[in-house]
Amino acid sequence: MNKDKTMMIAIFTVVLLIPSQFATAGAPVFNTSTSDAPSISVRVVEAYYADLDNDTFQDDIYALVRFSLSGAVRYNFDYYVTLTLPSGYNFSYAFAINTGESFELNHYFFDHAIESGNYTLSVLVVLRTGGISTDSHVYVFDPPGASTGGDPTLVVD
Ligand SMILES: [Ca+2]
Repeated sequence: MNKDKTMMIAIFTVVLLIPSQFATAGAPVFNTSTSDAPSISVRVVEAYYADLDNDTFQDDIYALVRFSLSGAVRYNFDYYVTLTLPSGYNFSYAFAINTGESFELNHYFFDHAIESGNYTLSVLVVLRTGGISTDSHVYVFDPPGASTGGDPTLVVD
């Protein structure tokens, strides 16, 4: 057997062994200090438009979303965020997250603020630890101009 084949077999063996060593670590570990089932809540703390990418156009969206989890040590959940423009056009994104008790996520939607009027940020989480549970939150914000709708406007280069 040549040296390359021996090295390939050694690497393959290590790759096969790694998942079995961490199989128990990846299993759900529940917090025994509480009788509550694992749960999750999600809130949009704030959202607004700004020039986040420094291209001189106020056409970017910032959103801060807070996740609060309880009842387990580790959590595996799906996160869905949708930005709805005043015209009803949607931008949707999905994430699979594995984390500890709580965290916040800063969202930067570059070049998404292209219409005047109300913007709607909708978030949904689907907890997959200890069964399935969900939470959602909707946050409406308006660029300058209040109810009449003002900037930002579509910028065509
Ligand atoms: Ca910008």
